[in-house]
Amino acid sequence: MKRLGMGLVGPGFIAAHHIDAVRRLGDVDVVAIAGSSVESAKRKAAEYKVGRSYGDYRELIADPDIHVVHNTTPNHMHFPVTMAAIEAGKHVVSDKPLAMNSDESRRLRDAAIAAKVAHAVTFNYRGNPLVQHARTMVADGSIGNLTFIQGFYLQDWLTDPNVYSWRSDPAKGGGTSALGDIGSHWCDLAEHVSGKKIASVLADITTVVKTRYATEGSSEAFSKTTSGDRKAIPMTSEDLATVLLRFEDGTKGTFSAAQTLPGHKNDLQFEISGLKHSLKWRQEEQNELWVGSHEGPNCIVGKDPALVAGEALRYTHLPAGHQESWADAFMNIVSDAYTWVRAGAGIQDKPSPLPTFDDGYRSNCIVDAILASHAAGNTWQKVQYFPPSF
Ligand code: SOE
Repeated sequence: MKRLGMGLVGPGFIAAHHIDAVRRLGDVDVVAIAGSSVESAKRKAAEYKVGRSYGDYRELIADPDIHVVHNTTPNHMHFPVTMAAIEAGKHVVSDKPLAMNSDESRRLRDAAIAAKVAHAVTFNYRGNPLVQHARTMVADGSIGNLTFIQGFYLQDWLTDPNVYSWRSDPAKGGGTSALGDIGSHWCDLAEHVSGKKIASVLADITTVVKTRYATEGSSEAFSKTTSGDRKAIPMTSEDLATVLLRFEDGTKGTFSAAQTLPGHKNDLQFEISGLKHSLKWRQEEQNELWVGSHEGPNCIVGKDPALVAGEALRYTHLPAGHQESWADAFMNIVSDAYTWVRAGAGIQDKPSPLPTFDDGYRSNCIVDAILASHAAGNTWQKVQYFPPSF
């Protein structure tokens, strides 16, 4: 089988996981890294043991040995890098959010479809075996007609006002913080597992930490500075949000997203109730799925190849009792992206759990509607989403 070449643009925090996932596939070479300067690219290439480095992403995209471009740049660079890769006929794996707003992400989706390139966005929690098991239980009617979808995605790393990076700068991170960074994952999971689309939203959003402190140039993700010549930076984006949801068929829902709640590290949970059962999955205990019953006992389904169904089976790599984790789920999604590339990237050949640019665009549309709801005085707003026209 022909080996594929991967090139990564933007070697920050998440880059190591893209590289690790690709290396685990065994038939893909990590060819090059592009950074914001020749020096940073060289340094990161040496750290990750990658042969080539470029100070400009356009040089990486032009490298004939690279078939798939992974875009792990800060959010404001998602659009130009991904568009340039599509125009060069390269397949793309992009970090979420796909772009800074729904106009940009719609253009990326349409361009990727027209260019017939594989186009994945890393809503990586879909790669968890028990997320896929829950999706199968919903789809085959095991939990009955859906009534309510609820949950949260809570973190605490922005509780400290000394933490500041590009993520808190609207010019680089976009106009939203908790919603775009992690609320987007929750909404994607809710739609993916339920098979239903969010039609309208009513939101209440808050900025808990109103001022952050940073020295000039401290923009690496998760940077913290407590000394030196620091300046006070007023925060404009939300770090706490509560949202009511109406799905397209009338199913109701609610979720919260926050990055300023002490003790919540990467606390993503969703619960989906039908008339027969409820299912609850929590990312921090990702090898268990709670099944609630009105008649009969509640139980826990463990991540066990003998118990899971549907796509969950091929996402389960170890026997029962052997814990799998965040990086394994991430790898499952990256693996599906390369399966799609090898199949020729036709939409009919896409592995069903793999999130595409259309999902990335939907996510931007949902976040836009949530921000519009709050701005309009906490009123219901429709999600304005346009399906692909070809
Ligand atoms: C930071 O909030 C972050 O790394 C997100 O950007 C990721 O998407 C999420 O999976 C974990 O937390």
